[in-house]
Amino acid sequence: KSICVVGLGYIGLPTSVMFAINGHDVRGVDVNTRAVDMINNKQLHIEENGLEERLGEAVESGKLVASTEPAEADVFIIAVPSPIREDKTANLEYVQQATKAIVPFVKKGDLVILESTVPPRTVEDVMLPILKESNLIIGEELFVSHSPERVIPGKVFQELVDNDRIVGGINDKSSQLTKELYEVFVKGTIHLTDATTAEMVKVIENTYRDVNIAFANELAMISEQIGVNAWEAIQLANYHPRVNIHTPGPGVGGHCIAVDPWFLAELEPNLSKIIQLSRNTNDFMPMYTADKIEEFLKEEDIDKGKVALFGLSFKANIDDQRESPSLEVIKRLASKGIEYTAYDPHIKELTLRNQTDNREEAIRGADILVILTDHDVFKNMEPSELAEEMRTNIIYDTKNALELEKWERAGFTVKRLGDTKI
Ligand code: SAJ
Repeated sequence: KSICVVGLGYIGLPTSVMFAINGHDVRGVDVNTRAVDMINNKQLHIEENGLEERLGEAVESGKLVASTEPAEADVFIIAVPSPIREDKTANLEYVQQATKAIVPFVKKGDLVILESTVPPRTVEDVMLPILKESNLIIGEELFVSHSPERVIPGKVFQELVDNDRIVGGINDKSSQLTKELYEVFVKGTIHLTDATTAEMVKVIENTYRDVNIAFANELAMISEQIGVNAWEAIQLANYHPRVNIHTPGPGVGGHCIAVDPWFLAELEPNLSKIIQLSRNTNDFMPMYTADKIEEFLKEEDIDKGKVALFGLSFKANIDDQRESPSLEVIKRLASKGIEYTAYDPHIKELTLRNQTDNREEAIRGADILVILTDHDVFKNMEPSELAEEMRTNIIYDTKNALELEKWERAGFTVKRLGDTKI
C-alpha cells in the first residue's frame, strides 16, 4: 500500500519507518524542511533508540521518502502535535491544517487515520467536516479512524510492536481497515471501538498517570513534614496487590501527560475537579523544588550561591525538553537571582543561558548539585568524579537517582525530595 504520514516527529517518523521496513511505500510529510532534508539523508533530527539503523534501512530501500508536500496515497496517517494554548484549551490548528492538506489528495476507498492525541469528539466534530470537502461519502468512499499512539519515548520501537493498540473507526469498515494495516507490525492485540471512545481511552490513560503522580508528589511533600521517607513508604505500599502508586519528582513534563488531562477538563470543567487539581499540583512541583534549593542554600548561609542543575530533558535517557520541569526550575531560580549552570549530556544543542556540555564546568565551584532527571549517566556517576570540583558536598536528588549509601560513605550530604530523615 502507499501511505502518506503527515508529521515526522517523535511518533510520525518511527511509524513511517516501521511501515517502510515492512514493505509499504511511505511518503513522510513535514513542514520542517530541515527535518525533511535530514531524513532523506538518513540523518536523525530526533533521538530515539534504534531509529538510526531503521531509518537508514527504510531510506536506502527507497520505501521511505520525506517531502514537504502530501501526495496521493491509499492511507493517510496524521501524527502532528496537539498542544494546549495558554488558557489550557486544546490547540487543534495542526490537526486541522494536516486534514485540510490531504483533502486534495484523498480518493475513493482511501483510509485516513488520526494518531495525535485529541479531546474526545475531535474526529467527529473537527476532522469529518473538513474531510467532507473532498466530496467523497464519509464511511462509504472514505474511511476514517482514530488510532492513538501509546508508545513511550526511549522505547518506541519495542512498544510500537508489543503494545496493544486501540482502533476507533467512524464505522466498522474503518476500524477493520485500520486494524489490517497495523497488523503488519503490531504483535499486541488490536482492540476495536468507535472513534470517540478511542479518543477518550487515550486521554484517560495519560490522565490516570498524571493524577497518580500528583498523589505521589503530595505524599512526598507530606512525608517531608512528618519525617518519613516517601520513596520507602510508596515502595512498601506498592507491595499490596491492589496498590500502584507512581513516583514523585520535580514535576511532570513532556507533551502528553502534562497536556492531555486538560482535554478532559476543557470539555467538562465542573466535573473534572481531581483532574485539574492534579495538574496544578504537578505544575507546582518545579516551584517547590526551586524553593527547596533556596532553602538549602540559606541553611548553609549561602546567599544566591551557585547551583549545578543536572538533567534538562523531561525524563530519563531522552533528548526531549518539551514542557520539561527543569526549565521551570530554572525560571524560578533565575527570578530569585540564584546563579546556576545547566548540564545534560543527552541534549546536543546548547540553547539555554548558562548551559554547558562539560560536566566539570557545570559543577566547578557549585554550592549544591541538583539532580532533576534520572538519566543512567547520572545514576552511574562515582562520588570521586565530583568531589574535587564542587565547593560543597551537598546534593539534592529529586528523582531518587543516586544510591544514597554510596554517596554518603564518600562524604556527600544527599538531600532527597520526599525524605527528611537524612
Ligand atoms: N513522571 C513522574 N513520576 C512517575 C512517572 C513519570 O514524575 O512515576 C514524570 C516524568 O519524569 C515525566 C512525565 O512524568 O516528566 C511524563 O513521563 P512518562 O514516562 O510518564 O510519560 P511520557 O510523556 O513519556 O509518555 C506517556 C505514556 N503514557 C502512559 O504511560 C499512560 C506513553 O505511553 C504515551 O504514548 C505518551 O505519554 C503519549 O504520547 O501520550
